[in-house]
Amino acid sequence: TQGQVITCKAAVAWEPNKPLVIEDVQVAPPQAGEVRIKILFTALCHTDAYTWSGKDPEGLFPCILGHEAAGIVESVGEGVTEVQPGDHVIPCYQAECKECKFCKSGKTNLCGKVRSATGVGVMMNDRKSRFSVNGKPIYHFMGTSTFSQYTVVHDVSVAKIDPAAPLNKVCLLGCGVPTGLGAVWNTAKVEAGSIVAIFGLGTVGLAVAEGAKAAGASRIIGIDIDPKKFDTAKNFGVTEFVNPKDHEKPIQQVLVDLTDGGVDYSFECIGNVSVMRAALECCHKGWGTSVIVGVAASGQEISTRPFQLVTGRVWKGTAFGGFKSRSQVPWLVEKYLKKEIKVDEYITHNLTLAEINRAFDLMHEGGCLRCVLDC
Ligand code: NAD
Ligand code: AHE
Ligand code: ZN
Repeated sequence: TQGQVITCKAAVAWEPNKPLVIEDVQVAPPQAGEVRIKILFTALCHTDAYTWSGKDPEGLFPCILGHEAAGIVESVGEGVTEVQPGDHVIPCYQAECKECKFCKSGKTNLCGKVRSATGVGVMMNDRKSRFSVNGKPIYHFMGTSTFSQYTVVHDVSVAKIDPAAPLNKVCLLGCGVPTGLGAVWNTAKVEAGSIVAIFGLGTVGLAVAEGAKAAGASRIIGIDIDPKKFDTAKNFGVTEFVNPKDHEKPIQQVLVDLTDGGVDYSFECIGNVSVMRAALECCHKGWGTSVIVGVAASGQEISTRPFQLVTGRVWKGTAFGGFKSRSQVPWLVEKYLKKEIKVDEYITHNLTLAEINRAFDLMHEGGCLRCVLDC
């Protein structure tokens, strides 16, 4: 197949919110600096649903969504040296070129090399898509497009991993789990003894809990409106639950009252701007730090009284938990293999790529963490 167009199945989002359609898609060979990957397993993340909804200003249609996956390199384009056919890999929506201003700064995991292309659904080389259906181009998504049996990504967006790792599990290390762990370890740098509040107990929020437990947090308060999340959350380290629906008072006040003045760290893992405000305002005066992890829709803005910051609270955000993707995803895979981090526990459902619309329904029904699709 090297150098040839591959025809395979992919789930195409033709229009916002319209059911995805499994199509025969033509996938062009990788050009210079590109890698074509056979995707074996992909999970769904809330961000896929967000872009599908039409509320993502970077969402272009028709496109192939998906960004949490694992597979095997099928072929590589000219000049690609770090991976070769047969390598087991995780596509990384947050690239790492190791050469740009961002990568060299030592201050961020964001990378500037291919971001201008991945934000508009094309590849850097020729600003075109490698996907088409009957000659009609289909946009890429987040530089990954994993809801397809084959995809083409930039070489700076591929992490080569230990072939001993089960791809049907470690696909989760492409987004949600690292995001939550890294929000705690890299972005907030939670210290032992801290009181932590987590808004939203999906995979990202539960990974925050896991990271906070590992960091030695003394109390981990989980806040969610889906009571089905509470029992599961205990297994990830959540020590107390609050359902905002059980309280008349604003949720920030409930938390301040529960914690003698506020929490040391809070994490918003939903994508709701009023919850982001509550997450900041439940932080302790003088030092409390709130980290925004959730992705909010186009047009949404955050607000608070500046006095909240004047009096020492800190508002931060994180992308992929601050992890440098190509360098650190293989390390996370090793941690999983050594049983130092959970992954299997986040997988509540397994379906096939053909059943992808059912998988999106599950995400909205409650009780679902990650659904892994066998491609
Ligand atoms: P999810 O849908 O599995 O989980 C969200 C949880 O929030 C659910 O349990 C839901 O019941 C709960 N919730 C919804 N509204 C609520 C409210 N008003 N109060 C309390 N709880 C509420 O989503 P996920 O895949 O875990 O992703 C969480 C968020 O993180 C999404 O916005 C996603 O786009 C974003 N995300 C960001 C990054 C990043 O790098 N910054 C990475 C991955 C995901
Ligand atoms: N296109 C969206 C932005 C979405 C966003 O913030 N994405 C996160 C990852 S979410 C993964 O589930 C991210 O990494 N952002 C940094 C970046 O470079 O995109 C919008 O709202 O415009
Ligand atoms: Zn994601």
